[in-house]
Amino acid sequence: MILAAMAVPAGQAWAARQVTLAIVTTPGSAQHVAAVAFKELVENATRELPGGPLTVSIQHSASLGDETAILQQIQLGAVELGIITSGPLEEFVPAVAVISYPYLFASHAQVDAVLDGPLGMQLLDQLGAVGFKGLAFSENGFRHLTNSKRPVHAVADVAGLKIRVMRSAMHHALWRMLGANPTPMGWPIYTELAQGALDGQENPLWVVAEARLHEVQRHLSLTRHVYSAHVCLANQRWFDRLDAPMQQAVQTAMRQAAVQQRAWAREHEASYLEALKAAGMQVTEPDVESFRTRAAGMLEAPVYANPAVRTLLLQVLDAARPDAVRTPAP
Ligand code: EAX
Repeated sequence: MILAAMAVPAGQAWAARQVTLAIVTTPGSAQHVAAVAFKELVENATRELPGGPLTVSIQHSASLGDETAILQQIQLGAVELGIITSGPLEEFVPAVAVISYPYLFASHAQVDAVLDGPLGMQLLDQLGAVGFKGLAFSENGFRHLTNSKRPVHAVADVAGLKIRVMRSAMHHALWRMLGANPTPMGWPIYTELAQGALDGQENPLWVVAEARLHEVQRHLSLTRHVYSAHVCLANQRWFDRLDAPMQQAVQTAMRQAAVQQRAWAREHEASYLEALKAAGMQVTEPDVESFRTRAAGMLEAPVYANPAVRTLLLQVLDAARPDAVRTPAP
């Protein structure tokens, strides 16, 4: 027994070999695509390392709770890794709300330029202040509005709709500004939509399709109001205790998984839209300008008032697109 214990070279590396990666969504989801890619890449990369291989158990479908609950478990160290929508993460790291500034990005090229550049790295570094190690950005996508009540052709049609939003002060403020009656809650939300407790929700197309929301939402309006990132992160203390080669393997595997998953998301966007149309959703190309003009007031919203957050927002606006709206509506 004593010999066996002594044969373990580094107790910490040994303890770290078996880890959990938690996501809220189901197999087939964007988070799951990234999680599976990470698992394969990191298990291969650490097979020959001392203390390796690192084996990853993926907990999906909200088996560990919603994304807020997953973040809390990662902070505590009960879960090592997660791939989390930027919305709920904003409540832990307010600066993350800059990514979801309305109509910040016009293209995927702009997304990649900002999130893979120095501003994206600065954001990932800020997660360290609350116990997370930020590893990479994978993709949720541009969010669109669905509802069961009426076609939404312009922002005026949103008035009074009871819309589920993520647990995020920024998304809550945005939908209030757009005229909705926003209700923050975690994921999933199928039952609430089916029962009519909510009129609508907003999410990328893959979410609507994979979560079968077309069964309970007749109208889809391609509002593209915010870009939604997934943040790939770890418990900071767990990461810090890994030796350098293991840290490098984890970091590289997550970056590669994120790159692969973003390509997957972009390749599948058009086919998800076709599938939703085929399933009977009534799709509207709304007057995006009406949304953009109303949403411009977000520049003065309290969620962006903190000086450090505001400075970062202005930098991100500059880096993303020189023509981004930055003047509040009258
Ligand atoms: O990641 O909670 C949300 O609306 C997320 O976008 C969803 O779970 C997909």
